[in-house]
Amino acid sequence: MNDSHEARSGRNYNTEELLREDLAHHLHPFTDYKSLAGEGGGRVVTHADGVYFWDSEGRRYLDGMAGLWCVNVGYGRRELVSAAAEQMMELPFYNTFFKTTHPPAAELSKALADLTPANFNHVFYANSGSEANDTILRMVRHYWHLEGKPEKRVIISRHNAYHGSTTAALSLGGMEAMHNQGGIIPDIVHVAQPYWYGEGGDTDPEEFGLQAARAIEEKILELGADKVGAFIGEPIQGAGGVIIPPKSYWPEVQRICRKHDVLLICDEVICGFGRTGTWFGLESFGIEADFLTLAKGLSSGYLPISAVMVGDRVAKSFIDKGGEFFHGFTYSGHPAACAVALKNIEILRREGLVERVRTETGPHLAKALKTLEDHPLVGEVRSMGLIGAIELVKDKATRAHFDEPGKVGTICRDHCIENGVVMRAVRDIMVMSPPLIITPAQIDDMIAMARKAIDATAKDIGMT
Ligand code: PXG
Repeated sequence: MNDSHEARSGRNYNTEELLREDLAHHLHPFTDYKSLAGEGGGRVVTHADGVYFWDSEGRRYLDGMAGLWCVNVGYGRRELVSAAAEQMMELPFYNTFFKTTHPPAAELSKALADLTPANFNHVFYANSGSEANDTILRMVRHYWHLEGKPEKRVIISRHNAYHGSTTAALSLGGMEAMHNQGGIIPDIVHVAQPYWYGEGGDTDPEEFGLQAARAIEEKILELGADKVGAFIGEPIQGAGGVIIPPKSYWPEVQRICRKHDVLLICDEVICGFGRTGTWFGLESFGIEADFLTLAKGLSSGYLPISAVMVGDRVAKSFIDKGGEFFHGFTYSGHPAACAVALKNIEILRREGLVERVRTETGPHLAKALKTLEDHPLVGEVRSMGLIGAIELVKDKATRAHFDEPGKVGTICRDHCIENGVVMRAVRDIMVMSPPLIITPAQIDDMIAMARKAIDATAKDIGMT
């Protein structure tokens, strides 16, 4: 298969023309338009297979980011393409609004209820993680209204959380740069994140985890528990820099939420579908949640689809006394996307990919990352399953970050790309989340290319 893909990279794309058209008309997400234009545009990605993709110049890259944390079963899966094509021939679209369903939506709903923890038996579909989180925000407030406590409106989140880009989702998120472009909606507050390496100083990591959790309780007490409806968190913050909380954190969060009757929302958009070595991130941390946000790995990115898993407590209230829930998207439960998601779950199961992450590739990545620890530029490496991070720091001993956050990370990211591996720089943290099909040998390659890039970065900044 690789050969034919290599050959296809010889197809006659006119890179210059494509980049010119793109620069002239395409406003990309999270992009500084002037600086992209200054560089004459980026790369044109033309095709992909397994853990690799190719650009229009025929260069091959190991995709250390699984697209954008999503292509869990890897590229080139004909089964997923067939599932979509067959479904589109049979029924390309029908809505799920007016007392109607279709086979893929019904079957996927059952599959998700079976796959998720026992208290999740109902699902609401959307098209992106952002829309799913918007949906949850409305559900939380609707629920408390139904329960006769409409004042429990506030949702607590964390600084440096990422929950999406729509207005509600970016407000739930804790990215200041996003908040500063237009503000956030009311009744959402943010507390400390459990980022020991960056913010824990001399405090013992487990003690720091407890403190970070208690920041939630302090906020609840400050506002009054009768005002707080829910807490939202990613089991591991992905876009925030792969922040893996100390073990003490989540159990304490759980205790606090229970004590104050605050619903717990687990945003599983990145951690879901095997990333951490369990089907869902909350299983890796022993969390019991009221909502799960699912997207990305649900379809391995082959088609856009997201899902809100609604816990029994909330679902019962909605069903028994909610009346009509005035909410939904044209493409809620899109038949082709549901068909792809179903097939994707079948592949993850059949190939034992989640277990492989837990027992083989996850531990292998952890070991490979460890070999970078001796590098003068590397302050810490951390991973869980196939999500990992390398902290680039000015001073290993004091854990001091660079004065201009993001500069060194960007240099390293560019060197990674030159070396044929894609990793993302979050400030000066190199993060990775490769497809779950990656082999131990490919993990070694990925880390070897990362080391070269880190070496080149150290040289560029005069560190070695
Ligand atoms: N929750 C989490 C935890 C996410 O990581 C979303 C919600 C929103 O999903 P949608 O499908 O609306 O994008 C995400 C998305 C990055 C990056 O640069 C991360 C995401 C999206 C785009 C870029 O790390 N995560």
